[in-house]
Amino acid sequence: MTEVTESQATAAESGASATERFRQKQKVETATSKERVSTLATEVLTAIHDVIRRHQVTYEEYDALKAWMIQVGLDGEWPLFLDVFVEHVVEQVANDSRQGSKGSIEGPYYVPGAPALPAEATLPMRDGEAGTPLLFQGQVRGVDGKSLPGAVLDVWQADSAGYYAQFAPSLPEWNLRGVVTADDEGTFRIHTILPAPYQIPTDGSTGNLISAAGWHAWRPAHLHFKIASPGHHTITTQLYFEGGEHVTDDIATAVKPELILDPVPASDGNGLEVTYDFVLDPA
Ligand code: MBD
Ligand code: FE
Repeated sequence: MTEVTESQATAAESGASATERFRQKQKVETATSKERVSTLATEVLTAIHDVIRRHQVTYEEYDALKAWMIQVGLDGEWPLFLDVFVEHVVEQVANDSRQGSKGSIEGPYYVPGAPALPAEATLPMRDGEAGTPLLFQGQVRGVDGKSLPGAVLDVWQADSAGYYAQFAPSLPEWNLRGVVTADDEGTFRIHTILPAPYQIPTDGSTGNLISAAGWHAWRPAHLHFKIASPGHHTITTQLYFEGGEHVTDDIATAVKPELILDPVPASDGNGLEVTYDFVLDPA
């Protein structure tokens, strides 16, 4: 038997794990009115009918769609597909009226319950974790400019090969995931490594659509965050790196100019450092 290594991470380990994760967290029954369901379902269906008419869609193409949708479910890739191609608009609508820091999509790879860490901390990582060291530091404040002592930063990221712990084999459970509590001034200093760009698995249905359409399968390197403080709206966001590959053509359309970091050489000579402050809206 060949050993499974990170470099063989496939759709089965990432997309399908995201489906399992989503089903576990989805316990709440949402009460949506008949009127709302009817309006949304009718408009979505009408949009599809319209595309069929405008493009003279054939029975062959209709059957290809059916086969593909069946396979997305079998691959467990609905969370991956929807978060890559749809979530950015849901995020835009949800956060339209916020004054504070910009949000971005959560994506399929958030896992609650990462190890608790103090205001200055190194994210859990392997001995000799590959990648450029990065010190990510800053302050959490309200829109009134007041610091938010004890704000909580839930952080998750890919490693320097582009893999997320719990969604690729051979990574320690909480690798590069942590829940940091800011200090009495709302400040934090998080020691980590630069993540690599993320490639959508090429062997699953989402990857099949991407290659059939001739698109690329890449998201720029990014750090994920959920920032929370009592009495404030939690921000879910991502931060990117100036000049990084695919910052200007993210397959998930989740980059905003305000979310691009420009790290400088670290003052201790060890890798890079960057300062970024998060501003939370009142709840
Ligand atoms: C990711 O890492 C991600 O952040 C999103 C939004 C979609 C797929 C993979
Ligand atoms: Fe991600």
